[in-house]
Amino acid sequence: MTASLRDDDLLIERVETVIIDVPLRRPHRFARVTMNAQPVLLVYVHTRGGVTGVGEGVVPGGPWWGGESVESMKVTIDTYLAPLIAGRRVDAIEALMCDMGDVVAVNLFAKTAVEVALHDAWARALDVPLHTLLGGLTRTSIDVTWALGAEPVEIVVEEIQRFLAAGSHRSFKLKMGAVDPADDVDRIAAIADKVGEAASLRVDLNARWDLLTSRRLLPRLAHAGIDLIEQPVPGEQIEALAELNALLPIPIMADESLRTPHDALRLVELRAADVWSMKVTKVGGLRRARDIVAIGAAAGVPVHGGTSLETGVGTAASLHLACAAPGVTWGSELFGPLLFAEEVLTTPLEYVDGALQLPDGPGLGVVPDPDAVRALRRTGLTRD
Ligand code: MUC
Ligand code: MG
Repeated sequence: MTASLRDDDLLIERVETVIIDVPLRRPHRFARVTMNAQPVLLVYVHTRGGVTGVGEGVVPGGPWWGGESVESMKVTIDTYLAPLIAGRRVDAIEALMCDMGDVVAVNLFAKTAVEVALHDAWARALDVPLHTLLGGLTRTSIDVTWALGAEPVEIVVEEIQRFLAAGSHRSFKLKMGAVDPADDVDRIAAIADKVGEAASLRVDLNARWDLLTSRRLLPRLAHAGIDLIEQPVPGEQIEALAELNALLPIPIMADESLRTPHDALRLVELRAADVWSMKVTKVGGLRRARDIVAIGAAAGVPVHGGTSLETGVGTAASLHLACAAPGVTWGSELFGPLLFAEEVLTTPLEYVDGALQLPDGPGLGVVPDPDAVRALRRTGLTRD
């Protein structure tokens, strides 16, 4: 804790937003979109005392997932949120989030980027790690599931076996929804057959199937040895999710169905999912994420550290949450930084045997590399 904390260290001077496009090591194929680069919005909160906090606004490859994009986040922050919080204290986070909610509805991805930057600035002003502001640590590392795109059998199996041979990741999330449902199930069953017991396999349908298709085909995935099924039906269809959760012998994980504490209560009420995917990016920040994890813990629902394919900035924020909130007991998929061909941080995050290690130091414990940001920076609002 710094003895010389001055008010100016906490007063917001200005908010700066920068879009970067970070190339991937390989294409990442979702049901309807394939990404070769990840657009990322970096949000810098600068205080009068010269303290700077950073947050990340990102969606999985575009607005298909939750309706927001880095472009919409930048406009929303530059036009509505930054003017509102200028001159305010970074440690008044709950009041700032309420006021931001009054002038901008929803836009949770944009609000997360600002909220994380406020936490980083506040922790840096106090010279403490960010997790201190969330109540301290319950762990210092978390296992990381690697995610694979909706690609043909041989491509997926080759990538999984490469990781198994390296002795790093041992659980894999397979994206689905890009082909005819029955063919997709055959594809997954063939992958599970080739990989065998060597790894734990989960699938993510990104809300692409309807209830009838799910009832008919999901049992075949359970039979093929799949350990968990993520979001088979559209997010708002919580009753359908509940029916499938009761039907299947393996856990259903809610993702698109879980954006707010109210969603969490509905999921509990209907026992609609055995596991919840917590993307800090989708819920409006670290505090809302912690609230939702606590609701899950109260209901006996374990939480998984989800990702929107963040760089090291957003991944560090999700890691602080996962290490502070006791209810994050179902591992994570915080593999984003390993999928990027360029490193955005001055010091990369550390992965040991497939587990992500919490960095030391004040705030997030990570800092964007100005040279890397300059090199990846977009000149205009839209892609160059
Ligand atoms: C999602 O829906 O889970 C996370 C990993 C990945 O491949 O997709 C994202 C989004
Ligand atoms: Mg998902």
